[in-house]
Amino acid sequence: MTYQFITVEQEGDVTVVTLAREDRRNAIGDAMLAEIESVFGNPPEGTRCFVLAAKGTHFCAGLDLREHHDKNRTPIEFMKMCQNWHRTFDHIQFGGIPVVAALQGAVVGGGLELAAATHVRIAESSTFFALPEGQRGIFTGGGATVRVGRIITPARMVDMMLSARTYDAQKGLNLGLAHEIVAEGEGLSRAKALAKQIATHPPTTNFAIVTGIARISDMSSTDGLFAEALLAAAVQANPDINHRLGEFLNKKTNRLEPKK
Ligand code: 1HE
Repeated sequence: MTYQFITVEQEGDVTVVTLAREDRRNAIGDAMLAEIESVFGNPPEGTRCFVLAAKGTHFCAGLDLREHHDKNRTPIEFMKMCQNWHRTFDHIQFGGIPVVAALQGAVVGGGLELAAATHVRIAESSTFFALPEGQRGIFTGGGATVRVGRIITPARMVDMMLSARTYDAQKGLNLGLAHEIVAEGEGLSRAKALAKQIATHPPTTNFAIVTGIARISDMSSTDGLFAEALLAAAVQANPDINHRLGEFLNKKTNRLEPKK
């Protein structure tokens, strides 16, 4: 497939997907969403970790408001569009391959919904988060009520939408919207370095981490513990496990140590 709104580059077992609609602040219209779905729904052969990045000074300005305005969608058309966003972002969150996001500038509206579907979020210091849908007279439709609400709590999301409050990178880090802050211009290289390290884990372990933990948090404790044991058993079938454990026992791997 040839892409108009994104670029896709493979660097060994890491695939870097870059939003490339800088002149519109990477706002997402129907065609761009289809491209995002195409790559995350059918990961390039050999991908063990994704990096999701964006060209320009802003990660993503959310829904393409011009297209939305011009299409003048009916309620059913808008519902179907939202379901397309949900399906696409489900490929990102539950596709079984970790996704590390490199964020900068605006991560707003649908851009925050996209970021919330990724697993590790590295924020450059210019990053800010907002849900301006209330101000625009619309509602979230790309999964924020589920994904963002779970990260920052539903009550905080209500406030965020009513007040149009903007959170800077530090506040985003405190709330879990970002996992690490780096200096301007260093987000992509840090995200790639992390992705390369994540790609060394056995794929079954990464699959269990990115598909299991979020789903188990939806379950009762009893069901969750059962599902956890099942996942652990499935991962245990990995033939590489004893070799890796042996490396630890033979002191061939780095010890964990507190961050200096
Ligand atoms: C856009 C969009 C867009 C910019 N759709 N065209 N999202 C929002 O409400 C956020 C709207 N955008 C902004 O607040 C600002 O553009 C930014 C803070 C992201 C960037 O500001 P800045 O000063 O760097 O750029 P700009 O001059 O505002 O925008 C540059 C161009 O991009 C300009 O077009 P031009 O023809 O005047 O050059 C903008 O119109 C255009 N642009 N953002 C279309 N979003 C599944 S439901 C999800 C619901 C939502 O996501 S609602 C939230 C939408």
